[in-house]
Amino acid sequence: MEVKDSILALKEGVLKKIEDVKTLDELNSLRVEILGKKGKLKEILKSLGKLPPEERKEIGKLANEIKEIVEKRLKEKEEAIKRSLLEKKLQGEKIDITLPPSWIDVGASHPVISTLVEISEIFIAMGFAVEEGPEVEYEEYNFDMLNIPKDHPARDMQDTFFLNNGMLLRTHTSPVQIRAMLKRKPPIAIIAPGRVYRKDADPTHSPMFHQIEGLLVDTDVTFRDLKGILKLFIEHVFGKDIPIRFRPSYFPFTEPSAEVDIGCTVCGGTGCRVCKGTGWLEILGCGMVDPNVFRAVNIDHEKYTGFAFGLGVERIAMLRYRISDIRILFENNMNFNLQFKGIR
Ligand code: 2NM
Repeated sequence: MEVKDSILALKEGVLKKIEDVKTLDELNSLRVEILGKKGKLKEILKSLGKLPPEERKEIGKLANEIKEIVEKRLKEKEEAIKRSLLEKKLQGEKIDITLPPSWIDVGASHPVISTLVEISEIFIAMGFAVEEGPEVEYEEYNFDMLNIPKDHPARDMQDTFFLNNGMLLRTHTSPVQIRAMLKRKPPIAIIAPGRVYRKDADPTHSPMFHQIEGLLVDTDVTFRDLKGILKLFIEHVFGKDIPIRFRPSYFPFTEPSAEVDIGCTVCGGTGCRVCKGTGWLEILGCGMVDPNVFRAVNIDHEKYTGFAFGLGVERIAMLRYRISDIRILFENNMNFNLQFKGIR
């Protein structure tokens, strides 16, 4: 049977060709060559009509079996090629977990913020609570209730940012203490760190800067308590050997008042440009809360006494890091800022 032999020969040849195929493209061409509209199997099936009926049935069945086998082998071969392609791709993408990671830049804590945090932590350790308040304030809280007279120069349009709604940008964090005394009864022990605003701009003044103010109100709070606590704080920041002096001063909200100086950290007290030849650097103001302030917040000044103090964070940071122009702290120059990476 001539036709049958040629079909079987075709089958063997085709299966061998499938076996030898290397790529998906070759496999696709082979599929068209065998099973396509003009394919070899189609030709055989078309020629069935010319055969005698009994042979037609047998050959037809055989041709269909071969078609199925060929389709099955094509499918298997396709999967085998795809599997080996994936295998090769994964080999190429193999991850070496022993390689060091790519660098992640985490930035640095700003020197003003690390100074503010460090100072705050000293007072927190002594039992003071951190209190915050709004930067947009009432004139009453920022000036009137602090016993600052209506004609005081600090209220001047030239020093204070007044807003067009009658409010202002706080010029110190003292209104935070006023709010605390209005809402709570003594004993009160708080610090108020935060941004404050004054119309000032030169190498040592910025229109926005940071303050930390403190307040302690209780029965029998004395100037000695004030001196002791400030001494502890100053020795923590500048070291046990730093010279300290309390110099009489004046603030509307405290009586008596003092300014605190430390021995110049640049020249060691012999006199230089930074201390203007005095050997001393002023670092904070303080005093006993004025009875007029207690009256304004309804605290009995016969029963309670209190001390308060205030300092500029930028000034401390400038001394600590030997910075001579305050403006570099607010330029966001990364060459400057990144120098503080990992430094406390
Ligand atoms: C200073 C110096 C002295 C101060 C006073 C008060 C309050 F609200 F209790 F009256 N708060 N802050 C004060 C006293 C601030 O800064 C140089």
